[in-house]
Amino acid sequence: MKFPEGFMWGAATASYQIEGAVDEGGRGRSIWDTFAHTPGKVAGGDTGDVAADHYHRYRSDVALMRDLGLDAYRFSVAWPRVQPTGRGPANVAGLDFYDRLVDELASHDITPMLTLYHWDLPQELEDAGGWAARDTAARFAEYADLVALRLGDRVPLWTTLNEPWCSAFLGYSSGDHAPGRTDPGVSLAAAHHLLLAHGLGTQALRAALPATARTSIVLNLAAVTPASPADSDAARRIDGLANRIFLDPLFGRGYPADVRADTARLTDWAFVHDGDEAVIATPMDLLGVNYYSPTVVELGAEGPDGPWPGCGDIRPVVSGPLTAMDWPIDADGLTSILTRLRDEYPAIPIMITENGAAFDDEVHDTDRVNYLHDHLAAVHAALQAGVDVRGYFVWSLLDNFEWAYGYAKRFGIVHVDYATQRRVWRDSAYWYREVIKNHGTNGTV
Ligand code: IFM
Repeated sequence: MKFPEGFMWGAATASYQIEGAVDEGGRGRSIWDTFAHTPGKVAGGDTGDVAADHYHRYRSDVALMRDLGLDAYRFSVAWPRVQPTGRGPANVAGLDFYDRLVDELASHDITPMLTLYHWDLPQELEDAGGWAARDTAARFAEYADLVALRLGDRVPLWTTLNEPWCSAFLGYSSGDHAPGRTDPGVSLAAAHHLLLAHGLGTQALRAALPATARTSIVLNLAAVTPASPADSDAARRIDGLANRIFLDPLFGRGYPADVRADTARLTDWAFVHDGDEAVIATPMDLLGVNYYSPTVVELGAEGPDGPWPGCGDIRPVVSGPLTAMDWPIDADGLTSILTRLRDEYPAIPIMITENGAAFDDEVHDTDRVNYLHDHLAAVHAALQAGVDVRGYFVWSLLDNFEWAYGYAKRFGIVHVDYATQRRVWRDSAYWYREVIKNHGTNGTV
């Protein structure tokens, strides 16, 4: 399994999941500070207050990346470090941290890929309506401009949003994520305002960045299949909310008519103003794809909508080998997402911006090595089938704060002992180092 010359090998993290130092450098509060500190919201009462202490340990973490041989590192900027209340001038001390990080990466020849929004919305913006409010999209564009002006000379790869599906539907429909709201109709407005933020943010980036910089959005696309032929319409509905509600407007087709019709009893979609869909379709250079697990669905008795607005009668079918998240393992789903993008959407270079698995193994993580191997094989199959995949980022470099699961679930190829903050390479880290060195692999050893 050889990958093309120039294929980019990376690892990914996100600000609230690893940084800690929530009260340093003038950082404001985010919706995740509030949510994690609300009893009952996060397993074990865990918070990101300390996390993997990356804010203080970024130098040794970058040295670790160098030792792994990474070409690239995907990280996110915490909006409340840059604008503590979500609006107004930049907090210089907040930007300084990312400035130091980017310089440290450059000194080891590691390419930074910067995500502007990986879920830590400044709390004041949530208090003003959050993603349910149109104004948040305009605030995001201002924030994008501030970060681009400071780091644009050294960061070549930019992402507006990470997984807007999670922000909108886990944040505003099921309430499993911050801000914990449970209004499916409002979650559709949130999805729209996130996409509008992406469009306005991309325009702000284009205006502030050098012409060589590349912009993108990162989506957690789903390979949706019906459990039986009787469930095919359920699969269509879930596909609409997982994939097409994002992909269609991003690629200039506007919102899918069937998604609008399916959700008409929840909202009249009046939040979509004239011209919004054109803004959302602002051209970008790359599409980031995050993939973990397949999505098999069936019709069932009516229940709460959960993270699928209007789909209280559909439930997931979980079977086969599972990760520690109880997520089914099926690498073929990744190939099918990639070939579908090739077949149904305009050609655009693709990055696999996250892929990985939580397992309970401490250091000898054979399960994770197998998982990563099979998913790399799935990417390789897509390359052979002509899909333009430019790189792969493992999730995650380090064990970290896994949102509502707290520290109970570990995705790192490097183990973190949270009591001492000691980093220990897992077998998967050694294996990945060899993959990078050889531009591919013949197996799992
Ligand atoms: O940890 C998350 C990450 O923040 C976004 N994508 C999925 C990962 C695993 O759940």
